[in-house]
Amino acid sequence: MAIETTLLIVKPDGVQRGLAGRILTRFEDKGLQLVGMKLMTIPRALAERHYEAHKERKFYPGLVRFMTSSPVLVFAVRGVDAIAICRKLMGATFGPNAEPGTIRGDFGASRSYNLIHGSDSVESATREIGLFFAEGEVQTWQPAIQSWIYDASEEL
Ligand code: IDP
Ligand code: MG
Repeated sequence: MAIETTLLIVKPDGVQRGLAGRILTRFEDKGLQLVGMKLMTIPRALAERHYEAHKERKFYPGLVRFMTSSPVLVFAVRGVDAIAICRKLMGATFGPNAEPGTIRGDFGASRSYNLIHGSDSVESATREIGLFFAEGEVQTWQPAIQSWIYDASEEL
């Protein structure tokens, strides 16, 4: 177990549909610590870099167009095994396949408009946080409730 920081993005469909707050709440409710947040319209070059692993895929141009089409809520959370926990909260990539109880399962019916991005590994989390946040924008702070989120004798 390791304390990880991961990058999440409420995609344009989530912001347009007024779901940004409810989606953010899922992560807060789980006990993850909010350490960075900004509302922004992603510049094309940044979207292209963010999704560069998919450059050769057929859906890449449409994905970049979608991600730059209107504002997104970018945020970072921290916690023990945060990356895997966030991916679970998000659900499977395609809305129709995503389990109820997950963000994509509860709110989405599309394969491309799937509401939320989350880093999928320690390497991509580090890379993506570096793409979206400047030095010093990700906060370090002590949550007062921390001792009731984790069992300090076992998990920290
Ligand atoms: P992830 O978001 O669950 O990590 P990835 O495979 O990394 O899924 O794909 C990145 C994003 O590209 C997806 O969230 C989705 O918006 C879009 N995408 C992936 N595969 C398809 C597809 O087959 N058709 C349309 N859009 C896709
Ligand atoms: Mg991915």
